Order: sequence, then C-alpha cells, then structure tokens
Amino acid sequence: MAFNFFLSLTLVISLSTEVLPEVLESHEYLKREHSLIRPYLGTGTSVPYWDFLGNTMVTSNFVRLTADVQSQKGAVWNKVPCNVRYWEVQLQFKVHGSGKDLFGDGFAFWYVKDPMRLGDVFGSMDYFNGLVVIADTYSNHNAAHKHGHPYVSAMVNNGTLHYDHDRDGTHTQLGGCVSKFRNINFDTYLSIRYIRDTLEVRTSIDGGQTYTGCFTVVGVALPTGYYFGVSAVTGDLSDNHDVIAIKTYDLVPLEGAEVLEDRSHLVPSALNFEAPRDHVDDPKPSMLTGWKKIALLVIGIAGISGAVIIGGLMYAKQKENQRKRFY
Ligand SMILES: *[C@@H]1O[C@H](CO)[C@@H](O)[C@H](O)[C@H]1NC(C)=O
Ligand SMILES: [Ca+2]
Repeated sequence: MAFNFFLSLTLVISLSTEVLPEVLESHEYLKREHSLIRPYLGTGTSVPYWDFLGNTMVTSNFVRLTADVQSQKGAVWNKVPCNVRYWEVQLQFKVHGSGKDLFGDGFAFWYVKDPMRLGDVFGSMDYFNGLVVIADTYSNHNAAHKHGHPYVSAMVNNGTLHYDHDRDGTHTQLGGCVSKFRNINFDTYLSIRYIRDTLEVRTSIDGGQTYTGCFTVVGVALPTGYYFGVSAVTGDLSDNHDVIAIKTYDLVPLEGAEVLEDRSHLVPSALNFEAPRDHVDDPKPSMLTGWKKIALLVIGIAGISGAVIIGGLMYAKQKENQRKRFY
C-alpha cells in the first residue's frame, strides 16, 4: 500500500545485515492464504481464509473487532495453519474512539494452537499455546510497572501461564515498548517477524513509511502449524479496534543450507522472560538483603546530596555571570 517497496527492501537488508547477517528476507513471497486484504469479501458473503468471532463486523474498508462500545469482544482467525518456518506479519490497524483520557482495552495478535476461542486476554483465550503480541491501550493502575501506554509487548505460553491484567502482563512479557498509535491520522502498522528463533516486533505509526524497532528477543521456540489471529476487547472503557490488512510474508533465507528439522511438535518456549529494556523491573525483595539496601540508600543519599551541591554551585555561578552581564 503506502509502503515504498524500495525503502522497505533497503530497511530489511540493512536490518538483516545488522541482526541476522546470513539471512536475506524477501518480501516477494506474500502468502495469500494467511493474508487479509481488501476487498475482504470473496464471491459470496464469506471472506476467503478467515473466520470471525464475537462482535466482529466486516465492512468494505475495515474489519471492526470491537466498536467504541462497552463490553465487546471480537476476533478474526486464519483458517489455514501456518507451515511457513520464517515469517513476517504486517498488521495494518486503527485504534480510535471518542475517549480523550479513558479508553481501552486494546488488541492482540496471536499465533496459537487453538484458534476461535473467545476469552479474557484481549478477547481471546488465556492459558494459550503459542505467541501473543499485545497492544494494550489501558494501564491497569495496580501494575507495578509504570511504563506509558499504549504499550506493545509479547508473551510466549505453553498452556500453563496466566496473563495477569492487574500487572499488565509485565511479569510474563518477553519485551515491550510504548507506542502512541491511538487516534492518529496516519496509517498504523505492527510488524511481527519470526526468524530462526528470533522474534522481532516493530511499529510504524508516524506515516514515515518505515518501521521502528520495538523489541527483539532471541531464544523463542514456536512450532509450525499454529494459527494467526487478531482479537480485541472493550470493558468499562472502549475504542474502535479495526484491522485494515494482514499481510503475511514467507521470509526466504539467502543460503539454501537450512537444516529442515521438523518443528511441528515443538513446545512453545522462550529463554528470556525479560531482556534489558526501558522499564522498571518488579521489585524483587529477596535479591536485596538488608545491608545491600542500606548501602544503596547511602549511595543514593550521597548521589542526591552531590547533585544538590553541584546544582547549587552552578546556580550561584550562573547568578554571578548574570550579574556580570547586567552590571
Ligand atoms: C511450561 O512453561 C513453564 C513456565 O515457563 C515451565 O515451568 C514448564 O516447564 C513448561 N512446560 C513444558 C512442558 O515445557
Ligand atoms: Ca492493560
């Protein structure tokens, strides 16, 4: 669509030389059976390759998962399991509504074993098997992590983990970033790439026709044969959550020397629950014993005092300079 092919190709090549030198991804291999593209309707009233759930409404220009109305849930699910090993999904979406300060709750992109299940995690099933990338527009106030919102994050689950809304899922997230994608006039995109056990999530929300990195995590194991989907939810707060397009690309490695192991029975897992990133970690009381806390406190006080003294000196100096200038 609006994306300049040359620009995105350049971006892909430069990124791949940085992060994954041995892989050249090709955007030529659009997988039609995993994509949702206008016009959505096929010959009849059905949408080829996709199923719908809950409050989802298909119009000619967007697929609305929820309207700007309380207590809605909606989802769109790919009917064809994904047997592509390395893929990129580019999700064009639009989240908008009348709420200025209060809106919610958000939407989620899924790659899971069990599609078509309405549930409590952004409209879909908790204790899932697979991957979710969440675009959370509402900050739950109990959350220990006071990062900004909307917030994009990812979680991998083998069916045993619970997504904890009270903590905005922060203790199970693999990575995340703040992304102010709501109520803006540009086309907004989310890119999810999965190549050689590396998950890379990027956003494009400024009309700049390029993607900006959100986070990259290595050591993510996902089997083939799962299903793509997007779901959304509103509660007391609401928003229109629209999917404009889903484009799935088969990323083809440059070298033909791939070991084609069977990944269909892999249990989803992630090595790193928390890669280093810009938010405050959960307080871990057991890690800091008494004397360490005291030491930190002393260092903290020393630091603050130092800053105050230096600040004071600078202020005095500046005053003096001003005096010199004016008199
Ligand atoms: C599922 O994930 C949990 C939490 O990461 C882990 O403790 C457990 O061993 C995993 N089970 C399997 C079968 O991989
Ligand atoms: Ca939330």
